[in-house]
Amino acid sequence: MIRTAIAARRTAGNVLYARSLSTTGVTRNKLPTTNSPIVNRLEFFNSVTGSSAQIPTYRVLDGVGKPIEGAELPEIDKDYARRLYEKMQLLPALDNVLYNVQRQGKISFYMTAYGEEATIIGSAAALASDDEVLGQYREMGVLLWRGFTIDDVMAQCFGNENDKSGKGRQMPVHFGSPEHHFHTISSPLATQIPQAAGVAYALKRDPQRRSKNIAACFFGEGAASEGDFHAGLMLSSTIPSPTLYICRNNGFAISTPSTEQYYGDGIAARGPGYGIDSIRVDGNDILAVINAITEARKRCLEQGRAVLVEAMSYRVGHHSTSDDSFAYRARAEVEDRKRIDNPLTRFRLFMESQGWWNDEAEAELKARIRADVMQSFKRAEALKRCELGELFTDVYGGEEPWNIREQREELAQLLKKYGQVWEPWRSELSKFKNNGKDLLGSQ
Ligand SMILES: Cc1ncc(C[n+]2csc(CCOP(=O)(O)OP(=O)(O)O)c2C)c(N)n1
Ligand SMILES: [Mg+2]
Repeated sequence: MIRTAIAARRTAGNVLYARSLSTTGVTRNKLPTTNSPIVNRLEFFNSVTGSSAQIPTYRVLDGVGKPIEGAELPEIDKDYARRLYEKMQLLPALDNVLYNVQRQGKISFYMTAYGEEATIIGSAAALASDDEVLGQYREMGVLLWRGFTIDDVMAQCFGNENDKSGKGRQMPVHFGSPEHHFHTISSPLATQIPQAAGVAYALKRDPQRRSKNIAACFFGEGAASEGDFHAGLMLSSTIPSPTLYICRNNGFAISTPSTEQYYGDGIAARGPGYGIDSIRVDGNDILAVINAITEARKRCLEQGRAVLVEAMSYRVGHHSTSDDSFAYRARAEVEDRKRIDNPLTRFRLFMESQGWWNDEAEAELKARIRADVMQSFKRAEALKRCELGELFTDVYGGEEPWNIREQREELAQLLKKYGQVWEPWRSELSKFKNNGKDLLGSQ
């Protein structure tokens, strides 16, 4: 009986469908679960732009810092521009020193942001300082923009007693700072993407922060190959939340070039598949990044929904201190990319054209920043690490589970036995406050 009824309804539907085809082949009738117009032309598609052209890249400044005709500049004055430029320059200054410090064996690891200064500082500037940020690992500049000091950076990278991020328990550049609304970096790629959807949903549910704050999630185009990318976008698409996805497309996932990471039109093309407003922007043009992120943030708040920004740049440095990129790309290519569309040069030339900058200011800034970084490095190097016992405390919200207790006791026993008699241990212990003695009494 039921089966007959369904069959009858199907037949009626087919009749309706057949009748509804107009002479032009397009009908106003819709299928029950979609608003898709009905057509009689057999046509496949493979572009979100509706043509064979790729998604365009939004730009404000040309390659030599001249505003493109018709492009709208963000409202910035001399002081603000100088602040932007100063933070952009601070990144390579820190990178130069910390990269070399790692090479000297003084810190264990480092990652530079060479070439991505405009993407990172421009995004940071367009966010509210209390928007929640979930980074991948190359976003130290967001913290610097928010007031994280050079000493704070050094403390984290050296893992010394002043490391507020994690008391020296994290790898270098795995920053975290609740005070700066910067969630702790974790190495497994893309985990921050679904987490950001959750953070943004929590913001939306909080009457104090709803319509005020968003969650901004940075990731590389390589991380977008992870399942978590799709899980995250799906989450913020179906359970809407003000999540701003910022993809730093720097052309590489370690040695894999982006040409081997996707066959489609980059990362921006994936947004519309999830009903997410998306844009591609020139990530080497800080003014374009500021405009794109400002508008994206506004949409997040107004619609309570996610937005995706794909910022195009080029990773000028090696992936990390564990990488030698000349094993998989030509030096000449890198040298070319340093010159063409260089984000720092472009913005500097723009500032000069406004009468906001000159050679003297450039020399003063570079000398000052370099001196600040070197002094801070020397201070950080001289500081001790946290007490060794801190390795075991407040890992689980103040509790000490049985396995952590066992590990603490075992280390204490080993230290008692070998701590002073075996030279490598003696010298290692001398780097901690109290030379690790706090742990000896903790059995
Ligand atoms: C789940 C997972 N797989 C692999 C890695 C190793 N890994 C670390 S960084 C990286 C490349 C990421 O590239 P991208 O997301 O484009 O960021 P970029 O380094 O270019 O800023 C890879 C494969 C990892 N950390 N986590
Ligand atoms: Mg990349």
